[in-house]
Order: sequence, then C-alpha cells, then structure tokens
Amino acid sequence: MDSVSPNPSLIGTTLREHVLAGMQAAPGATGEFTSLLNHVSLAVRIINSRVRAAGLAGLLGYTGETNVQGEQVQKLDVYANEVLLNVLTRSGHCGVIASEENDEPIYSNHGGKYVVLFDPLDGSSNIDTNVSIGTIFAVLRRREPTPIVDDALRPGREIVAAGYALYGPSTVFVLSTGHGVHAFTLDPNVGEFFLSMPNIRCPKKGNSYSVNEGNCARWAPEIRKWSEHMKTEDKAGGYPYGHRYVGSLVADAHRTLMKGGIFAYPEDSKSPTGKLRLLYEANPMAYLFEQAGGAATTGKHRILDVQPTNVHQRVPLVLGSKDDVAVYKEFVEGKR
Ligand code: AMP
Ligand code: P6P
Repeated sequence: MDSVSPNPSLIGTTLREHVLAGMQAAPGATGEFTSLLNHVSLAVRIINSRVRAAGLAGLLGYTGETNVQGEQVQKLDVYANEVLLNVLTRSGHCGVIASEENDEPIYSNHGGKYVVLFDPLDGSSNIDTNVSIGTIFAVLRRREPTPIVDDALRPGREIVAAGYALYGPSTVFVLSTGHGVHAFTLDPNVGEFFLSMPNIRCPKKGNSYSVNEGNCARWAPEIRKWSEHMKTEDKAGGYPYGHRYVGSLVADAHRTLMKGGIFAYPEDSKSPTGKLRLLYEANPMAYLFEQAGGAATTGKHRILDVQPTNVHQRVPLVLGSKDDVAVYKEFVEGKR
C-alpha cells in the first residue's frame, strides 16, 4: 500500500504546539515559561467547563461577599480564582501571584522566576445574563532576590507574555509572548485550543467606538467633546462611528482588536483615576494591542509606561486603532 503522507492542513496547530515552537526559538530556554503558559491554558479550560455549565451547576448568583474592589463577588469569580491560584501554584514557576480577587499577592517560598497577574473572571456583573466574560493575565520575570510585591509593581513594558480567554459563543484564547498576537479556539470535544486567527493586526483606523455613554455627565468637558465628535456626521473622516458596548472588557477589547476602532473607559467624577485596574486589566490589554499594531493610553500617558504603586490601582484606559487613539489624545490635550 502506498505510504500516505499526512495532510498537515487537516489538523490545525494547537496552542501547545505553538508554545513549544516558541520555546524552540528561544535560546537557552529551560522550559519553565512554556510550562507556565501550559498551566494557564489548563486553568482556563477548567474555568471554561464551569462557565459553560454554570446555569445548570447552580454557580450563578452572588456569594454575599464583596472583594477588595468593593464589588459583589459572584460564585464563578470565586471558583475561577481558586482554579488559577491552585494550578499556578502547583506549576512551581510563580514566585508572585496577584489576583483581582485577593487583597494581597501570594508569594511562593519555593522561588519561581515569574510573576503572574490576573483577573480571574472579568465582566462578572454579566455572568447571570449570559453575556460574554473572560480571564485576563500578564506574565513578568521576577527581579527581586526574594518574592516581594515590588516584583509585581513593574511597568507593563516589562511584560513577557499576556493574554485573555473570552468565554463567548466559542471559547477563544488570545496570546502574545512578544512575537505578535495569535488567537486559538477551543474544540470542547477534544479539549484543545486550535490556532484560529494567527498574527492578529489591529486596523489602523476603525468605524466603531466603545464607551459607557451613561457616564457622560461625569466626564471632563474634553471627553464629552470627543464623544460628540464620534457621533457627528463627517463623511471625510468616516464619522459618525457605530457605538458598541458590552460592558465586559474582554468582549469589548476583543472586538476592537479584531475590527479596529476605539474602546475607552475614561476617568470621571465618580472614578477619578478610572475604573479599570492597571496590573491585570489595562497592562495585559495594552501589551496585546501594541503587539497587534494598535495603541493604548491613559489619555495622557502610554499605559505600558505607567509605574505602578499599588497592586489594585486603577487607570483610565483607552485601547484601539492607532489613528483613533491619536484623535482621542488630541481631544484630551485640547488640540481639538
Ligand atoms: P525559560 O527558561 O523557559 O523560563 O524561558 C526564558 C525566556 O525565554 C522567557 O522568559 C521568554 O522570554 C523566552 N521563552 C521561553 N520559552 C518561550 C516560549 N515558549 N515562547 C516564547 N518565549 C519563550
Ligand atoms: P461599567 C466589568 O465589571 C468591568 O470590570 C469591565 O469588564 C468592563 O469593561 C467595565 O467593568 C464596565 O463598567 O461601569 O460600564 O459597567
């Protein structure tokens, strides 16, 4: 019988194979980074299985507690946090772990050369209404002799990997290790992520803007002027833009990354330093957008250059197409 050469396109590249290829291309890599990423993938697949069954497994609804953010903690939040803490601790590669759900970081006395920062289940206020939610993470190398909070309080430009899982109509894992942005879609029957969108590029300009217009009364005048600009007819500029807002950062950011345009959560009179958290929401998203050719700013400063002072600090967050983010900044700087 003739030997049949395997058809390479028959089965897509898995996340595991993609990460392994990255290790083979990294001189001197010991495999710890690879193992860490594979542990993140495992945690996300475990969370995914519970998110999918939450309605049936009685995991919807609140626990009655509030987290360090003062937000109602939902059962799935707690579960997702426990899974990530357990799997990442077991990996042995994390000297410092900081989670949105934990007041203080967790330090490993067994060393571990990496810091992992995560929001275990972002968009949790949408859990009970079956709206897409996600897990966001960032990885940095530890710098201190022993694990301390300073290892986590590093500017986002030092990130060595970041990504998110989007639990939507399908479960998508978006990852960058500094060599572009790649998306993988979970085949639930196989339990593996398969490469579905290699080398994602954020378009230079988009046609939609994403902001909670319900906050406009609390915005500074220059932000209100920007919002009006996005809604005003200007055929040459391609305005008005369509308005899209899910209220779940991972969903709004993913759409903006794929289609272009702009997402903004500005500071306002109720949240004078913004609502979204720097270490495990803004920084990972900013890293991904810049890796995909987009931009990320507070309105005044590049997100990845912000020097953190507190694990749970908040920042104004603007993500999107380079041209659309530049226009936002011109309004903030009073140039428009
Ligand atoms: P390691 O010795 O496995 O901790 O890797 C050392 C460094 O090499 C990491 O911090 C990354 O910057 C790079 N590296 C190692 N493995 C990979 C990978 N699978 N993909 C991309 N970069 C990697
Ligand atoms: P608002 C979800 O609670 C979240 O933390 C992000 O996922 C989302 O972008 C933001 O808050 C939505 O906030 O005030 O518009 O409901």
